[in-house]
Amino acid sequence: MKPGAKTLREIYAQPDVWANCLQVLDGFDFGPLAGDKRPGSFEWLFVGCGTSYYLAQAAAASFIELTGVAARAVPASEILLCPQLILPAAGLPVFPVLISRSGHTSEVLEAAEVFKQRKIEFMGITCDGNELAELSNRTLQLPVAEESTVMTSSFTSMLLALQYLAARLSGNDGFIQSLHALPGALAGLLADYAPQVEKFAQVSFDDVAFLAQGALYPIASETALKVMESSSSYAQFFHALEFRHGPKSIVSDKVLVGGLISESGYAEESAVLLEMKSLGGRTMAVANRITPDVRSSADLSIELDLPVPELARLVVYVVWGQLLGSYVGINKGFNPDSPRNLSRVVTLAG
Ligand code: F1P
Repeated sequence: MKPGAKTLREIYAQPDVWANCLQVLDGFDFGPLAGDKRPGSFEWLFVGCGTSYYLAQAAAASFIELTGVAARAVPASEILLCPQLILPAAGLPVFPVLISRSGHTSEVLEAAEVFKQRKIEFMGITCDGNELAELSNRTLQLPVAEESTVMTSSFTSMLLALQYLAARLSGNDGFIQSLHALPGALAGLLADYAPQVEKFAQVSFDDVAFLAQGALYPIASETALKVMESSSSYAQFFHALEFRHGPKSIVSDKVLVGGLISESGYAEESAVLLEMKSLGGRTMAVANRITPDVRSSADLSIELDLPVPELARLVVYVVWGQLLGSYVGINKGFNPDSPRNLSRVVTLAG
């Protein structure tokens, strides 16, 4: 099998994987999962590691915007090492949501133990099941059989499922309809833009920085992580306007600055990308609609043109970083199917 073939196959299969997951979710009874967790009576605490931590951040933003509840995201390790910061005595009771593709990550399972000791009920979402699925009867296991080391379709499918849950809890059927439009839309976008990403990835970079604001910030984080994991390249992520406050000193013609530009902050966020181009950087723009000035300035523009709410576009924004990471890795002579130093699950002797 060619280097990266398995990971690329799973990236390209996302339209079908999403359609299948959404079909399962349409018939799923969410009552036992969280039906008794009335929005507002709990703080939702999303917990994960690595890609699943960035997923937790995107899920927390989605819950806040869709239901108005209090929600936060933390890496599982924080619950183990400084629980006093995460589980303060004051405030709303927390309802943790443990996120793990494998259901086997040591830190996530140890965090589950902390919640059990504190008699805090929690929910799990997973693809593989394993111990996490056994620990709680409030478990949502998705039909995503992802073999690759790095997470791609598992990230987008679990994010879709958590957004679906938020929409169900808030009776937002329109948002659920929007999610159903995504598989077909992504299939068309992949046909249009994947070849451009593959070509763009042939240019080597010394450094990569992805920029975004709001609910897209965790998507920028995950995009950078995909580039790091799949190509052993150094990639960073910042809130878009924060990039001016120092980090832009790295910009040169050997640096890629990618902007995952929101609709609501388009003017301010695109101005950062235009400025980085004027400093000599190579730039990549992903937005729902791209104005002529950004299109003529960016070295790669990906226009999504999705007639859905901004929050429903999150999973589509991340696909281009998944592809970029794999194609850059292949061009650097690596095999994204077995990334340097990485294993599919992090288990700690303990
Ligand atoms: C979490 C994770 C992945 C990472 C690698 C190692 O896995 O850190 O994010 O890409 O695969 O494991 P999980 O807890 O979601 O199974």
